[in-house]
Amino acid sequence: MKILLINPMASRKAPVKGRPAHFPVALGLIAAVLKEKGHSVEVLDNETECLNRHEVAGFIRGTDYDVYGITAMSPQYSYVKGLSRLIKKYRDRPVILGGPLATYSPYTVLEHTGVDVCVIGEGEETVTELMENMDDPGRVHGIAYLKEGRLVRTAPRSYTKSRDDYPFPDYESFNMRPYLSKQLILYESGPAARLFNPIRNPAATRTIGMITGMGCPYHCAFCSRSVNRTRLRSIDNIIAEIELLKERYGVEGIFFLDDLLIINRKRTLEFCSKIKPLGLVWSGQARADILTDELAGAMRDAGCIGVGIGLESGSERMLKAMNKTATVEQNERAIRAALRNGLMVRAQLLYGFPGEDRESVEDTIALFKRVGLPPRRFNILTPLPGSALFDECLKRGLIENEATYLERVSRYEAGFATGRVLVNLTEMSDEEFEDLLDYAERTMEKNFVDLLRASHRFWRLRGWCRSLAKYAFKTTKVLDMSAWKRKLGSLGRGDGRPMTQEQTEELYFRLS
Ligand code: B12
Ligand code: SF4
Repeated sequence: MKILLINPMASRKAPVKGRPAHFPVALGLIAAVLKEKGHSVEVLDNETECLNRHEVAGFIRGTDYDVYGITAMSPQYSYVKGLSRLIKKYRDRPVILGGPLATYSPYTVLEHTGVDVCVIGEGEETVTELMENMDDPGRVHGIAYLKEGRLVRTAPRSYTKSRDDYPFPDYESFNMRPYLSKQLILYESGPAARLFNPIRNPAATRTIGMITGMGCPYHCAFCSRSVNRTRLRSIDNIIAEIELLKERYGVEGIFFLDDLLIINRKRTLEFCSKIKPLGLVWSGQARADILTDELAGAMRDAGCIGVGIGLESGSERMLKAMNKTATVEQNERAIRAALRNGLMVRAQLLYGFPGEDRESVEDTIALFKRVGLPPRRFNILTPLPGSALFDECLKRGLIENEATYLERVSRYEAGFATGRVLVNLTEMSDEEFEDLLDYAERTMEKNFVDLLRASHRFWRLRGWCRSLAKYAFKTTKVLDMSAWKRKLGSLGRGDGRPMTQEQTEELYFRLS
């Protein structure tokens, strides 16, 4: 069969053709298994192609495929609705949807969009069977579909293969250029974080996203995990893929896209010992309760330059309510361990969980002040299907209708980028809610600037930067980039290896 896989636009960056983006791993994996079965697969990654609605319509009219496959997160609901209807209008062919939107909202999708089949959870085995049973999808486990206008959900899929048994993503079906970018090593947020985060300039210039497993074994109440089961790859299998990426695409850095990368001590130590000889820089998501000095040191030594830690809040009460199963003390210990060992920390914060108030926000501000982290913008809680909180909101009537709610989430991206509250689950009025958030972010920035001012390291570095700038302009006259690179090389950033602890401190103004 001739299949087109589509990745809808996701990020809010300027839609410029070829913009840097995360490699769409799901489509890479699905393309690989379909090709293995002899199907012909093409990919339209609109996250990088940035075609507008008319251009997408033109593309669909001008081409013909037997099946269309789309991947999507919940906030891409409206996009999927528009896209699937376009496909139905111009090419009346089956449309299959996978990803968190299909996994957690299959009925809403089938009822309100042009999608014919939702693939629930991991898609490799399901999609290959589906292609063989398109005329009678009821035989395939792990899907939801429409049968004569009725919504049908088949039995859940039990996987016959381990994650090591699937092929690596089919990188060859993609134009890889946009996925190899130094900007992708860690997410950024807010001007202060950008200014004070040396990870924007890591040694690696060719960085790619990949996954070492699916899902996460924890159950934080606000979180909608990628899939609802945890299945990990073996370390040898992961290393083999990294070697391929290094050899074929000259990859120097990896941003691990797993819900949770640093999942336990044993696996992490084995991973570190095997990735170290590859001489890459990398980063990923860690749990605070397992990030000790031992692990942070091993990770740093193996090329890790930073970790994301879901701190969420500095209030014990809030962490308990969120079912975070990590305490404030553990969070603090993990941050200090990471910083002591020369790792950057990207702390994720959540605002607006039920029970949030001035007291809990002050606790979070105080935590940041104690550990001396650069300020971060809070993520405003927006319950998404797949989270316990979303179910609770439905039960309590706070969200009446999933379809209308998803429309609003996709239209405004409320909570994610606009700073607007979509469902206010606190005791505060919407105005108080937004004022307190504004106060929190401003206070954190002010505290950090105060810390910087107080730090003589800051003044030392400022003097050093001035002298370097003067020297560079005198000697190079024009902006000679190779001279800059040589200078930066002396900071440990020019030789493809991660910086030493001192070098990180020098750049990061570490204050703890
Ligand atoms: C990279 C990434 C992004 C990237 C780009 C994503 C893209 N589409 O290009 C960016 C940075 C843009 C992004 C943005 C957001 N993201 Co995001 N992101 C991820 C991340 C880290 C990796 C995605 C990935 O590659 N996963 C690996 C693949 C293999 O997993 P998978 O997609 O589940 O695929 C499997 C199955 O679902 C299925 N499948 C998937 N697609 C298809 C398609 C077909 C045809 C078939 C048959 C099967 C199939 O088969 C696959 C293989 O088994 C995930 C976390 C994670 N580990 O998944 C979060 C995640 C997907 N993001 C999430 C969220 C919440 C967001 C934001 C709302 C965050 C924010 N604060 O702004 C925004 C949404 C923006 C928008 N407009 O929609 C949630 C999604 C929850 C949900 N219910 O939708 C996740 C799960 C993180 C989390 N735990 O909270 N994200
Ligand atoms: S927030 Fe992190 S640790 Fe908690 S369930 Fe989600 S991915 Fe897992």
